[in-house]
Amino acid sequence: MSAPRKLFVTTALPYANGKFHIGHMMEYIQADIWVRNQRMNGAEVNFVCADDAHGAAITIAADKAGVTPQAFVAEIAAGRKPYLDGYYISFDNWHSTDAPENHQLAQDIYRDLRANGLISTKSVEQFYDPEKGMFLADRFIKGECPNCHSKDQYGDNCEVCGAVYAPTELINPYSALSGAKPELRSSDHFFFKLSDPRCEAYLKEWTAAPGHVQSEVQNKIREWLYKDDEGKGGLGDWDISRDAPYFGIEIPDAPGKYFYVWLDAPVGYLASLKNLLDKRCIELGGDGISYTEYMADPDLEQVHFIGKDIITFHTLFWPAMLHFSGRKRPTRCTCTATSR
Ligand code: B3M
Ligand code: ZN
Repeated sequence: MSAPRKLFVTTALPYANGKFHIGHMMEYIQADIWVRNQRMNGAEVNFVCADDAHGAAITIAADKAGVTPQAFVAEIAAGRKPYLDGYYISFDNWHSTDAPENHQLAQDIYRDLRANGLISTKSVEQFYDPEKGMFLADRFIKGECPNCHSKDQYGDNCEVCGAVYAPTELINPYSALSGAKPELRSSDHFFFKLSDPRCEAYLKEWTAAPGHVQSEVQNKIREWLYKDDEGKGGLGDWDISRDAPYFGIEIPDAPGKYFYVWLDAPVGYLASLKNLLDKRCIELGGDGISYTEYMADPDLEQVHFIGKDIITFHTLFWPAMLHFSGRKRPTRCTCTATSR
């Protein structure tokens, strides 16, 4: 008989700015059915998830509730169990992207990418709220649509006419947080150099290889990866930093700079797995397997279930982050039918 399949399986990590909704459960149920089937066939599976704790949306939700982001996230996390148990979802572990394992792993991955020459800095001009003392994410800037002149539209697109634009194109922009008139200010940002020929070549290979992603997903990815006939498009560098105040993980050697939430979110898969294996090592003593040893097994398959709105992060950024930091790359990203 052949050796049992070894599987490390995840679902997308829900933002800790609200309770579960049916879209979350749909994805968990689909992944859970697959995991149960694998287990029945003898596979050794570690199936994990975590709260996606960082980012501007959570900071602002916590601010409104009058609590710290940590307290806000802790309360959301405390309400998860009845739903997971009620739907009989067989996760082996539930963790948080704000846990120490994730801080350590995200910073280690960043250091390895930097040592590999794939981090750069560039000055970026952005709207700043002088009353709140912070740079504003696009969705926290509102104003008049430059196309159809509808009032109170968001900084990235108009909900009335569908136009897509930069927040700097809005007419009479104002901060959705304080109502103040935002000022344009410059700040240094850190970038993951996805435009590096090594990344481009690697991602073309990874996404096209059989079994890594579904064929529909492959087609979509080609739009992002390949330049058009006029030589436009293709992969650009990815802005991975945000300025304080930001609820996130500090960037090593860069005071006041934090990782953009999407940099540390998928690292949360590894952090949850590490937390699970560390707990087992304590329970089992010498019979437990360490995270490092587990991940080093070439037969281990790493499978991510995701929703279609987060394909870019999982098929471009994440495999490149793992590969170019010298880590195991995903074996497969499976897109569930739901939009989450
Ligand atoms: N929290 C977005 C979402 O919930 C994001 C997923 C992270 S997966 C690493 O759809
Ligand atoms: Zn409009």
